[in-house]
Parts: sequence; structure tokens; C-alpha cells
Amino acid sequence: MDAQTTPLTQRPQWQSLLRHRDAIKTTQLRDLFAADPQRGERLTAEAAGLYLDYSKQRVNDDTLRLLRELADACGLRARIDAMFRGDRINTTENRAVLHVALRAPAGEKILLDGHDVVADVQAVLDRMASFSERVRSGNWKGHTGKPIRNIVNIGIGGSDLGPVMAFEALRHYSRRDMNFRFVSNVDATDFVEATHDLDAAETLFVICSKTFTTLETLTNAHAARSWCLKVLGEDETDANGAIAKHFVAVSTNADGVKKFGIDTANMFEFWDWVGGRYSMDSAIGLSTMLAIGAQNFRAMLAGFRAMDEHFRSEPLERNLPALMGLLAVWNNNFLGAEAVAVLPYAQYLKRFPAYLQQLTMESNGKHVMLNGTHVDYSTCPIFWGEPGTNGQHSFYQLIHQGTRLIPCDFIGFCQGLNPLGNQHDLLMANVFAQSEALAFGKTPDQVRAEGTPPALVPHRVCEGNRPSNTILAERLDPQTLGALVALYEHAVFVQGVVWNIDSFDQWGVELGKQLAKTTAAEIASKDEPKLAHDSSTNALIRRYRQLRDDATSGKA
Ligand code: G6Q
Repeated sequence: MDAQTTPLTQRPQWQSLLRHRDAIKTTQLRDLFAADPQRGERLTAEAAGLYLDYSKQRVNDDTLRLLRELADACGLRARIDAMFRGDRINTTENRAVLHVALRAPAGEKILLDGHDVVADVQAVLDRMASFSERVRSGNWKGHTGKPIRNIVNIGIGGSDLGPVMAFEALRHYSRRDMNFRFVSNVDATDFVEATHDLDAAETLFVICSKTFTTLETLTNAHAARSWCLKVLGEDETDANGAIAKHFVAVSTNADGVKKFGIDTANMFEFWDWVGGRYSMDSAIGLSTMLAIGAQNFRAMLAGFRAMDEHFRSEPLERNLPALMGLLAVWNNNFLGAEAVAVLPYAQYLKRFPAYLQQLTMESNGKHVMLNGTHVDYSTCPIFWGEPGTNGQHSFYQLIHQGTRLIPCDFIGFCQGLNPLGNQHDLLMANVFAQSEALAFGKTPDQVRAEGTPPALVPHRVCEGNRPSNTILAERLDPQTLGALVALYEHAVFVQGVVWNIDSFDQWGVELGKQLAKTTAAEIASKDEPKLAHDSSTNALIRRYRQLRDDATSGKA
């Protein structure tokens, strides 16, 4: 067996890491810091405006070297090159993975089957910019001649989480005289609540769907169409005019868009080489551009690009995504951490953990390798989080004193965007206090020295040795957000390379979508449907139909 075909856990580099883990098992972060007074400055790296402090990870120089050797053995460099070159690295869907082309500057060429995709990207960006300008300036008029004041993005998964996260993250830079709403759930409540106070004559719907076949999105788009036409005219001439003024689409499926009734002149294109969860910087970001303007959107792309360049060219020792990806492998596969907490200390990043959940878990929540054989190691950990300081008063208890190891990513900014007294200093004091408390804890001696009654000492002890990264940036602006998202995108890629999985497909999501179609038909059926599920599913469907029908017929 050569290096490329040797199973991951049998590679010498993996075996060395296992032996190394056993050798340093009892070493505490306290010991590591005591042995090296420079550690807090040494184990850091900086790029694209982001400063990463990984000194509070349970690693020493040998760990880092061994992790780099593992990355080399897994062919990380070659895989990075393959992605940037446009190779079809999403093998199960036979697709290139070229989100990096979305932020390549005009003039650069990335050829896919001999065709320059950067030119296509730039052409769409220019169309988005001129459309956004027309809407933002009031020159794009609704059907009754009123300017647009409300933007409603309809999409789900990758066509929602990125746009809503980016809007919230960059709200400070957004048009305050316009409303931005996001509808994703097929639960009608989402649509009804998002539109209840809006005037259809001033509302523009952005229907985002890569495939334009997604049940939730098409259902909500049809609801939007009816809602709009109720106010703006039901006859065909009026309907055509109203749809043209109040609906635009973002999709790869021009036929689907046409079939829905949106003129393809009002469609913004993207391509099958952009994965849904990697699409917030494509035309899927149209709502973001409408909110913050084309210039800010371009600044965000520049941030993405700066991190791309860094990832592509920087040696692994100083490469932020490589370091974060490899440290995640270390925590997951060698220290047994089954979850990661993402803790942005910025209220504007309140949707960032939800966004990252999809990016990380849909990408790397896989049970087979590229060749289809089962992995014999764990892949993606569970990601969750909340903006600080809120999480501190809730689940941080488990992180400090629970029985599980939960590595944390703290994200903070040196300048607050809304200066109010010393509140930003207080916010950041909590970042530093939390990571310090997690790493160094409080020993029984320290607890006793505070005069704690002996029976309470064990309860008050915090063992420490709980690892974290801290990511610091100057301030949350479009450029920084781009760099931050690209950092995580590439860190996810690094983990996928080590685990030898396809980080760009999502077959697990497909099964539920298929089953829902059959079940929806059974639930809708006028006659008693013939159910052929398991006994639990059959009984649940019957009970639902019964209680629903009783309620509608007034029997309940
Ligand atoms: C993302 C996934 C998935 C997708 C949604 C919406 O990587 O593929 O979350 O974005 O299912 O799909 P459409 O954009 O095709 O409606």
C-alpha cells in the first residue's frame, strides 16, 4: 500500500499523533504556558485582518509538526491546487468546486472546460450592481409607480442562511429606510409574519433557489405571488406587470424561473460549481447587495479573496484555515471532542453560528470516504453557539464544568460599531475572561484559599485545560466578514481533505426531501390513503389526518 491508498488511521503520521497524544495526555495548558512564557504570542497567526490566537489549544510544537505532516500525507497542497484549478473534486456530483472564482478579481482567468468563469461572475456582479442601484435610488418602481422599500428574500438552506447571516452581520452598513425580511420555512407563519406589515406596492421578492425546484421555496414564492396579486391586480395583464416589477429570481435554472412566471431578464444567474452553502457571495447575495450597496459588497468579496490568497499560498505553519482545520482534527479525532462552540462576541453575528452549522455539518457530516468505504474515525463534530455574552448565562456551565470536552471559537472585535459608554470594553473583557477561565480554571487550593467550606470545594473547582481559539479583528465590516467566512470555508475543506470525504455533496438531505413528497401526497389525499410506511409513521399520518379533519369539520 502506498501513502495515498493507506487508510487514514493506519498512516504513520496518524499513528505518530496517537502516540504523541498518549505521551502528552497529562500535560495541562497551565504546564504549557508555564514552560513557555512567549506561548501566547508565539502560537498566533494573522492574515486578511484576522488575528488567530491558538495558544490555548492543547498542543505543543510537536503536535503542530505532526499535524502538518498528516496534512502533507493527505495531499492537502495538491487538493488545494485542485480546488482552485477547477478540478471536479465534488466527485459524487461530478462538479467543480469554485466558490473561490466568485471573489476572483476582474481580469483573472479560471478556466472550466475551457471557459473563463471569472468573466461570467463579473458580468453577473455588474448586473446585480446596476439593479441594486436602481432599487436603492428609487428608480426601480413597483407596479403602481411607488419605489421599493421592502425586500423579502425567499429561499432555504444555502439560499437563506448566508443571506440572512450577512444581512444581520452588516446591518450597520445597510439602508435603514428599507426593510429586509427573510422567509425560509414552509410553515406559513414565516411568510405571514414577514409580510404582515408590508405594502405589496413597495415590496420586492427575491426568490433564491439554485435548482428552482425546492418545495419550501416554491411554496413560499407562490404564496408571495398570490399575496402580491391580491393587492396589485388579478387580471393577466396586471399580473404580468406586477410580477415583472415585484419578483426577481436568483437561480441556475432558467426554465424553472420562466415556468414560475419570472422573466429571465429579471434573473440573476449562478452555476452548478457553486455549492448552496458556499453561495452567499454569488448572486444569492443579491439581498445583501440591496442592503449594503455594491461597493460594500465588493469590499466583502475583497475580504474573501484576501483569505483565499492566503490559504492558497501561505505555508501551513502560518496558514489560518490550515491551522484551524488541523486543530479541529486534533480535538475531534485525538482528544475526542464531539462538539465545537462558536461564540461571536458581536450581536451583529447572531446568525453566524446557524450559518456555520450548515457550512460545517452539511459539508463534513459524512460517513463514507471518497471511494465509498466506511470511515473508521469520527468526522464532523456538532457545531452550535450563541453570541456572547448571552451564552455565558446558559450553556457555558457545561463547557466549564461538564463531562464533555467542547473546544470553543471566540470571535471578537477591537472596535464596537455602536459606542455606548464602556460597553464594548465590558463585552471584550468577557471574551478574554472566558477563554482564560476555560484554559486555567480554578484549582482546589485556589477555591479553598477563598474560604470555601470544604464540602463545596469540589463544586467550585474548574479543572481548566479546555481548549479554545480566539479570533480578533479590528471591526466588523464587509471586508472582515468576507475574510471570516472564507476562513471557515477553507478550514472545513482542510478537515474534509484529512477525512478523505466529499465535503461538497449532501445526499443525507436528499432522502428526507424525497420522502416528504410521498407523505405530502398521502396527507393531501381526499380518500383514505393506502399507507405503506412503518407502523409508527402510518399511525402518525392517520392520527394527523383524523385530528386535522375533525378540527375543520368542527367535531373537535
Ligand atoms: C446547500 C444545500 C442546501 C440548499 C437548499 C436550497 O449546500 O445544497 O441547503 O442550499 O436545499 O436549495 P435550492 O437553492 O436549490 O432551493
